[in-house]
Amino acid sequence: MVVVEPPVTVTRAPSLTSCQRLFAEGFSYTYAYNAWVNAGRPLSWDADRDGYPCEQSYGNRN
Ligand SMILES: [Ca+2]
Repeated sequence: MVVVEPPVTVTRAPSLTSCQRLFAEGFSYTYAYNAWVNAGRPLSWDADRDGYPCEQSYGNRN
């Protein structure tokens, strides 16, 4: 009888967005907002483009 080893599955940590990382590390919304401004207000932080970043991590701000 031949035993075939199952293929090794490499589990990787999911890549986090900047907002998810800031939220996970316990930073306040104010800190995240300032970080977004300092980063040049990248649209990737503000999916709905209403001027409030990180709402998917911190909740709606308006
Ligand atoms: Ca937004």
